[in-house]
Amino acid sequence: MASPDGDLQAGSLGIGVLCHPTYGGSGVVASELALALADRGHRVHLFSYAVPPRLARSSGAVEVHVAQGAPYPLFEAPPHDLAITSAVLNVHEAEGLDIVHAHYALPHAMSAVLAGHAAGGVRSGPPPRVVTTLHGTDITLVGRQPSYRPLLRYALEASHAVTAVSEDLAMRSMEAFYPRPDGARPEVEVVPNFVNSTEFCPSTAPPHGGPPRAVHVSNFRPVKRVPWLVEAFIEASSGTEARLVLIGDGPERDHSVARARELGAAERVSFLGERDVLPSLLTDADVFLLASTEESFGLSALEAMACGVPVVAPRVGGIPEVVSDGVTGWLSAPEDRDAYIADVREALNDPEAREARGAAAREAAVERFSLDRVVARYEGLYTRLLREGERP
Ligand code: GMT
Repeated sequence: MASPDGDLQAGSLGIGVLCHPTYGGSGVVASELALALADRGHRVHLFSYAVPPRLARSSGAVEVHVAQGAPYPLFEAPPHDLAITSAVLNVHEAEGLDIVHAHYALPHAMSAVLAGHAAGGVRSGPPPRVVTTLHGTDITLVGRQPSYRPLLRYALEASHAVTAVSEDLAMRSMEAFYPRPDGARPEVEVVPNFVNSTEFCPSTAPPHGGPPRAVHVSNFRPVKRVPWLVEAFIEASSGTEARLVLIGDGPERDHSVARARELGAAERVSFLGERDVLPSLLTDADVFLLASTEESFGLSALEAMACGVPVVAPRVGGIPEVVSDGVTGWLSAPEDRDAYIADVREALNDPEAREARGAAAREAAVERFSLDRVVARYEGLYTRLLREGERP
């Protein structure tokens, strides 16, 4: 923690991390960051309305606070965002927090900003500095809603630092919210997502020897275009024994299952639902498929790459910052269905290309997106903010 005279003692900050507990990438990144920061000796508290799955299966020294808000007949739903603010304040009062790091702008940036404003009422000394990390749809979909937009803008401006997980998302956030009428143009710093490349690593077992296997992981929301992906896979692999395994759950799962059945490929396309053993499921795969219409980063693609699995995806959002066409995977124009199908076909039928791109994918994941490198970036940011906070 920052000492009373303002000196920063390395490795000893009090850090609160706020995130959604769903299977989505923002909760994964927040959980992995919290665990890594605790490993480095910081006091880390994670606040959410349920325990995020990545944290639930870890023994890391993160203190988890589930804040759902008490039900009351007047509330249609308990205001969990306010309950999270209160939980942050309780921890700040008891032991002091230096940093409150909100993942996914709404509601967490507001919960964090509010806690920062209220901190003086529970503990003397400097209030925690607020960092907001933008993950994608918090800007590209939710952020477009007029019902949230003014508050989202305020939350970004009231944060001491705003980061985005890719250059593309940083640029879109700046375009969407700045410059303001008064010309103000706050910075959005890029801190990419990361992967634990020890946990996500290529299999040491001999190749499975069966027909090629493709894998997809997502929350089956419309933005992921899973029925489109299923159709494209079936067309690309028609007349072969190739398999597609889909992991995760969400609104378009039933429709995707129905498409596989209607196209007569149900025996080659399986839906596993939500699973916590991603590394072993990914290492079993020969190629990872994404078909999203928007994707700020594509954390699941990075996790596959770390397992030595090349990626087929549309060239959207931050995907080209993660996957290099012809090097670590295959990229095509988002609406070019024929090109996507050709890429899937090549990936399934050309084991040499798959192997070369899979090896390059592993290398890129380790070199560019390693946990140590990215967590150090966040630590650097925290330290910088605390030093700036010391200035009169
Ligand atoms: O998918 C979402 O709508 C939300 C979010 C999440 O919580 O998973 O996903 C976004 O954040 C991930 C982690 O930074 C990124 O890897 C995903 O690309 C991004 N999703 C979209 O941009 C659609």
